[in-house]
Amino acid sequence: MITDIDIVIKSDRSVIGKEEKPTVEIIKGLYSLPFNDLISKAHSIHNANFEPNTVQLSTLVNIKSGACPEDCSYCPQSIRYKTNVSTTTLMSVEDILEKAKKAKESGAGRFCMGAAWRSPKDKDLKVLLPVLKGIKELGLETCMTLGMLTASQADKLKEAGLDYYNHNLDTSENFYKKIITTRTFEQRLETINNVQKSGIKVCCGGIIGLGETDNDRFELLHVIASMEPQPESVPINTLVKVKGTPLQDEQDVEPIDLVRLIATARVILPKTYIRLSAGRSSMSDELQALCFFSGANSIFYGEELLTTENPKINKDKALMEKLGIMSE
Ligand code: SAM
Ligand code: DTB
Ligand code: SF4
Repeated sequence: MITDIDIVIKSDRSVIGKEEKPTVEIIKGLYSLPFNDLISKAHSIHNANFEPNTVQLSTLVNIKSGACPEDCSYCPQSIRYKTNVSTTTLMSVEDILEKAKKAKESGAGRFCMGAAWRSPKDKDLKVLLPVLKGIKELGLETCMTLGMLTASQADKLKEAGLDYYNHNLDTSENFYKKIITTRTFEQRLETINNVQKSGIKVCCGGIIGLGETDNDRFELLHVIASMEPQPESVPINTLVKVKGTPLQDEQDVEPIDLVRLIATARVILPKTYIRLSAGRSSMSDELQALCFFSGANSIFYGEELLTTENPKINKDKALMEKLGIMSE
């Protein structure tokens, strides 16, 4: 086991991502290293590939909330669960651009738009395509997460100026079936493939705390790290337990496990932005500091995620100040 890990650690960092895809066994071996060994390796790989002490800031806006036909057990926006989420139609172009302007003023570098859809209709895309130009004119990168995309929809979004598409695999292929029944892991991969082929950058990660095993987490990382090319952005969400969803009473994630997972992701995805994503509102400054040390270099920045809270902007600014971390 140790030999395998040494091979991964000692080889040129960029080679790991390009040629040798880490097996589930190697991922497990890395994750199981003594904590200090793992995070110090992750930290040095991080600093060899990124500007140290910088974090990428993405602001998220829910442009169409609730009444989603899918049954993702973690999600408060599914029509199947009785939650307090409000249902809205697609936000107007003006309102989206107003939100983007505010995000820019607050210091965000990327504007991410999420919609509670299984997949967008072509008439929805017609409304959204012109928005991308307006956001880019503000000097922001663009990201969307709208559900499953066909190849032609991905091409249209690319042409209109979309920089990133977020589409998470969420968990291992096996456990996926227990969390979502209305679509398959394979369909998620198809959308990611369509996005990649269009030239849009991929943002693809997962959620922990769904009741999955460590092995499910390793398998998820294995699939992500085996993509060619590796995703440019990988969000690691910690489940936000929302009353009314089937996962409302799941066990809390062990904070050290989160740090280990981020450090492992950093080692096997040396050039990818790793986003410390949902769940930060319940994390201490110290836990977040450990995650940044271990290779997390992106966050959602702004008071709200899609339907749940995120740390206040002032709180995040104070945290970055305390840690001497600058925004990109
Ligand atoms: N409807 C689209 C889809 O599912 O692809 C886009 C929006 S969806 C809300 C985006 C991602 O948010 C999900 O894939 C999941 O990873 C994350 N998410 C949703 N609910 C969450 C929760 N309660 N806690 C943590 N992450 C969550
Ligand atoms: C991602 O990986 N996490 C974000 C974004 N991509 C769309 C969503 C988090 C949602 C958390 C629960 C909510 O606010 O509804
Ligand atoms: Fe719908 Fe996306 Fe929520 Fe699943 S995660 S219920 S697809 S909004």
